[in-house]
Amino acid sequence: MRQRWIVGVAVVLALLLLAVAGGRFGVSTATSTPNLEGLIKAKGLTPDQVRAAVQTFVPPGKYDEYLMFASGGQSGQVLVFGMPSMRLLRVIGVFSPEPWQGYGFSTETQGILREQAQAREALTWGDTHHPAISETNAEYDGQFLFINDKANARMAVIDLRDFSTKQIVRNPNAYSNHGAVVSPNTEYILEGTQYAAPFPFKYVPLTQENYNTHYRGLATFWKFDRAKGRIDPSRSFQIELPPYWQDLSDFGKFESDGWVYMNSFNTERAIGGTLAKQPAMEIGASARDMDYMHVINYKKAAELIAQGKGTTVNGIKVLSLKDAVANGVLYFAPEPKSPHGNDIAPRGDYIVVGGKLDPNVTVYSHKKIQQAIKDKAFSGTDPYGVPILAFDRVMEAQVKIGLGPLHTQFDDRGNAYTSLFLDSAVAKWTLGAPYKKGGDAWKLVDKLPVQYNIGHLAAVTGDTAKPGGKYLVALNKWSVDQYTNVGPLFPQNFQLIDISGDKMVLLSNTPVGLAEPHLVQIIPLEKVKSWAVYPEVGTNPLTMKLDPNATTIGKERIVRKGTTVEVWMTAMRSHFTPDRIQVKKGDTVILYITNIERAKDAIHGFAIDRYNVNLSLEPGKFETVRFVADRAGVFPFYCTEFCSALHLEMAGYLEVAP
Ligand code: CUK
Ligand code: CUA
Repeated sequence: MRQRWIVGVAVVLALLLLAVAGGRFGVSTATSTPNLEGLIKAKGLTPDQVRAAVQTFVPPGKYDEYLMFASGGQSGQVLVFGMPSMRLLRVIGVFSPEPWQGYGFSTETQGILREQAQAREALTWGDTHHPAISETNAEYDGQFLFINDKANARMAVIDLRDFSTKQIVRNPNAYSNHGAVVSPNTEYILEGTQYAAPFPFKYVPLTQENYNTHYRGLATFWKFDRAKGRIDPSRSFQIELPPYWQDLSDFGKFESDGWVYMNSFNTERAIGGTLAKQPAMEIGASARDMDYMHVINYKKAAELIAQGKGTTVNGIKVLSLKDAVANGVLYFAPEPKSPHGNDIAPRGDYIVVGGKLDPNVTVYSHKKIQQAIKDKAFSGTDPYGVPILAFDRVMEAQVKIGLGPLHTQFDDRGNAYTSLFLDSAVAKWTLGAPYKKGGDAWKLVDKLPVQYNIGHLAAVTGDTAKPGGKYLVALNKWSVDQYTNVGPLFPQNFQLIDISGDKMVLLSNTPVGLAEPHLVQIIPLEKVKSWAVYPEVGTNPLTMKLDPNATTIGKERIVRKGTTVEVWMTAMRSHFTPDRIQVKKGDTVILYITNIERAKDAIHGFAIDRYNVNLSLEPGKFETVRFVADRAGVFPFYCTEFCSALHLEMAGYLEVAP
C-alpha cells in the first residue's frame, strides 16, 4: 500500500516537474506554481485520497472510459455521466418536457409525450427507476436504452444514435410498474406491476374479498422491434398474476434462457385501512416470513399466446392465471421476508435475492428449480393454485452479509456485490462453483461503508454475461453530512468505488441534485456509436429519415391555405430564413425548420416570445412546431443557443395582425 503511494506521488511529481521544465505553465514562476506536496499537506489529504484523485481525474480534452446511464427518478429524465470522472454529460428528456432539448415543444416530441395520441393529455412527469441498455447475447450492445415510469406504468425507448426519446407506451392494464429489464437479445422488455389493481381496470371497492378476487398483478412482455426501433404493442403480451406486489425481475440467460425470475412482496394481500383500525399497510404487508419469487416460463407463455390461448384485454393479449398454472408457465419459490433485488449471475445459473428484513442473500439454482419442477417437489399451492416449490429443493446457498440486502451485481472474478440499506454498506461476497470452489465459495470477503442508505449499486456491465469489474457505483439515498447545506431537500449521493483489488476502495462522491436516481447501467464508451451530427440535412428525429418537409437554401417559403400558414424555414449561422412571418389572429401556424449546418456543435435554438415555442435544432435536424396564433401583436423570435458572434442578431419577427 505504502509503496504504491510513494510510486504514485513520485510519478505525479515527476510529471509536474517535467511540465514546469518545459515551460508549459507559461507566465507562472516557480514561487506561484502550487507545489504538489504543499497542496497535499494544506488540504490534509491521505495517500488514498491523492491516489483516488489521480485515478478519477480526466484531463481537459480527454474522454472518460465509460458512460453511465442513470434514471432521473422523479424528474422523469435520464442522466448520462462519464466515468470515472462522474461528470454529467447529458440529460435526456423522457417523461417530462425538457426545454433545452425542445423536448415536448415540437410536434414530434409532443406526440411522444402524448404516447402516440393514446393519452388524453400528456402527463408531465414520470418516476423513472430502471434504465436497461439493449443487449445482444446478454451483453450491452449500446443501441437503445429503455426506462420505466413507475408512477404511470409506462415504458420509453431512447435511441442511442442521437440520445433522444422515440416512444412511450402506456400499460393498458396496469397503473404502476417496476423492474424494467430486457431479454438477452432484446426481444422483450419486461415490467412487473408494482401495486395490484382491479383487473380489468374499473371501480371495485377495496374490501379484502374484492381484493383477493378482482385485483391482480401482471407481468408485461413488451415486444421490441429492433429494425423499427419501437415497441410493438400488438405483438406484446401479459401474464395475469395473483394480487401480490410484483417487484424486480431478471431475464434468464444461457442455461436459464426462456425463463424469468421476479420477486414479490405483500403476498399477505394487505390492503391497509388504519383509520378503520386495520393494520397499517407496511405492517400487514410484512407479516409473513416468506414471500414468493415468481418463476416464469415466458417462452412457453409466448407460444401459448401464439396458439391463441390469450384473451385481448384493452388491446393487449393476456394469458390468464388459470392457463399459466395449467400449462407450467408459473411457479413460486419461497423467498425471505420482503425481498427486493432479483439478480441473475453472469452464466445464468444462480438467482440472487435480497431480503430487506433478512441478514442473508438467498441464492437459488436454476438447475435445482428445473429439477424440482420435474419432480413436482412442491410444498403446496398458493390460494390461486400456483405450485410452490419446496424451499430446500431450490435454494443453493444463503450468505450472511449484513442488514438490509437489496440489489446485487457481479464482477469478472466470481464476486458478487450487494447493497446493504440498513448497514449503509456494500458487501462483497463470493459465488459458488463454477465461479469459486471449495472454501472460497459463498463467503463474505469485504464490506465498505457508504454514505448513506444505499439503494441500488451498479458495476461496469455488472448485470450482463461479461461483467467488467473495475468500478462500482453506490447510489445512496441519503447524503446527510456529505455536502454543504442547500436547503432541506438534500442531494442524492453517488459514490464511485474501485473494485479491481481485493479490497473495495472509495474513490469519489458525486451529488445528484435533481431527483432520486434508482439504477444506473455502465457501458464501455466505445460500445455506444452515437452521431455527432444528423447524417442527412433534414433528418426527422422521430423517423430518423429525411423528412419530406425538410428545406434547403433557396427553397424557403411561406404558403397560406385558408387559415393555415405553413412556413418552410432554414437555420444557419446567423440567420433564420425567412426572418419575418405575417399571419392573422386565429391562424394555425406550422413551422418546418431545418438546421442546415454540418459542423459539430453548430446548434441553434428557436423560440417565439410569449407563444411557448422552444426548439433545439442540432446540425442536420428537422423539426415541426404547430400553434394557433391566438394573440395579436408583434412577437420577436430568436435563436436560444449562443452559436456565433452574431448570435444575438439571429432573430426575426412574427407579426400577428388583429
Ligand atoms: S428499486 Cu429503487 S432502490 Cu425501483 Cu430498483 Cu431498489
Ligand atoms: Cu443560432 Cu444563436
